[in-house]
Formats: sequence, C-alpha cells, structure tokens
Amino acid sequence: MKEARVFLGVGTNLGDRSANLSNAQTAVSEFVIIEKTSRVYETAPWGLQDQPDFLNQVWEGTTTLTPLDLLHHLKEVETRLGRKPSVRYGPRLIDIDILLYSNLMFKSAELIIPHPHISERAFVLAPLADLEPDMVIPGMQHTVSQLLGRHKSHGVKPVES
Ligand code: PH2
Ligand code: MG
Ligand code: MG
Repeated sequence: MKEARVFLGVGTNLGDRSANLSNAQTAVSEFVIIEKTSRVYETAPWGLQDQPDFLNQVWEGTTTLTPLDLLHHLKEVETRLGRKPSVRYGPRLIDIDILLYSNLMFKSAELIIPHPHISERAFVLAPLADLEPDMVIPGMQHTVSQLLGRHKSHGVKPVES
C-alpha cells in the first residue's frame, strides 16, 4: 500500500492541555506512524484573542490513509476526546489539522492541502521548524525557517521540559 509522509498540527486550549496532546498522540498512532514530534509551544491565541493560551505541537509521520480518510479519522479522534462544536478560531479541547501530505496539493470543499494558513501562523511554523527547517512547502518559494523568520515570534514559546 502506498505510504504518505504527513505533518499534523495539533492545538489545545481547554481542560488539561498536556493530557489532551498525549491522549491525541496515542489515538492518532492507530493510523499514523508518528516518527518525530516537535517541542510543545505555549502560544497566544490567534484569530480570536479573548480565549486561553494554546499548547501547539507538530507531529511528523507516515500513513497509508488517503487525505480524506485521514481527515475523517482525525475528526473522529477529536470527537472521541471530547471536542465540542465552537465558533471559528474559538477555544477547543483538541484540534488536529493536516498541514502537509507528501508533496500533494489538494483542494476540496472539506479539505485544503497544504493547510492554507501555514505561512501566517508562527504557532505552526515554529514547531514545524524544529522538525524540518529546510523543507520547502509545496507551492511556496521559501523554507520553513525563512517563513518563520518573517514573524515576530513573541507569544510562541517552547514549554520547559
Ligand atoms: N487554532 C485556531 C485559532 N487560533 N491560536 C493558537 N495560538 N493556536 C492554535 O492552534 C489556534 C489558534 C483554530 O484552529
Ligand atoms: Mg481543525
Ligand atoms: Mg486549526
């Protein structure tokens, strides 16, 4: 079966955020072989400011699922872990986004790959740069660390471990 290299962006700002990250990693490991994980970052909320700070992390791994099957599996994990519907950019117990799926560029009503907001979000670029600083994102002209360099990364701090 054909294997894809995937990068998943994970965020949480409700409940026990560290437990949410580790429970999500355990659940996702059923269908993605997670090979590398970034540092965990504490990040100021983006998009809607009046909500708790997030923990964000990026995972790199492989899967044999198609992009849409992967999306549906991730949504099922979010629901199983207790995510409730919220407003756009609002607080969430767990959010697991597909950032990249090999070199694929894909657009459907449900899913866009690469994730359309990667270059605007230091809370994605900083953990992604831990894993693959020199990678060029399909459709973009710059490496991850070059994209990150354009951001003032205050508000995006690795958690001491
Ligand atoms: N996710 C959002 C909206 N805003 N801000 C931070 N810092 N981290 C997130 O993961 C995040 C956000 C919607 O997905
Ligand atoms: Mg999401
Ligand atoms: Mg998201």
